[in-house]
Amino acid sequence: MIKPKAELVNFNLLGDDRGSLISLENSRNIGFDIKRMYYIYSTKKNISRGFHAHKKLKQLLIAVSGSVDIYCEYQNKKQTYSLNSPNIGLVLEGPVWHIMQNFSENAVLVVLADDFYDENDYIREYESFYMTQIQTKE
Ligand code: T46
Repeated sequence: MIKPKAELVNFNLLGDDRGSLISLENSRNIGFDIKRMYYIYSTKKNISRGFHAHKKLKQLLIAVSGSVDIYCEYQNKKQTYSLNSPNIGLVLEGPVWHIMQNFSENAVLVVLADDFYDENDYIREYESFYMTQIQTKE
């Protein structure tokens, strides 16, 4: 288990008169080395996803198209972050209970992760997550 963290980050826009470009680089503007990328799209109306936390995984979530709200909960903090621009990312580290909701019709949520998919890293029961919060309390 690592210390939980949920934090918005802004990326530099490398735009010119042709349009916009954003560059993400291991350990430079991303605080970890990327081992995996996945994306969530064509999400049906009124669908919420997530409802879990991770034990060790570090992730960076970016809505590269459309918008999505990410509800986050850890150590008595409860906050919803709106991802509505490709130059905004949400860093999630360790045991943060998160729910992705209010996907816009055209939403594409890209996620960069510091490790391969491992179901053993998931905490899918809220009760178990709650217990980790007691263990990781500062
Ligand atoms: C997270 C949020 C933001 C794989 O086989 N490989 C993968 O890399 C991923 C991400 C998922 N899967 C399988 C596991 C499930 O059978 O795909 C299925 C759907 O995954 P899940 O229900 O966990 O999806 P979400 O949208 O609830 O959560 C996902 C990530 O799984 C999770 O790590 O933090 O997006």
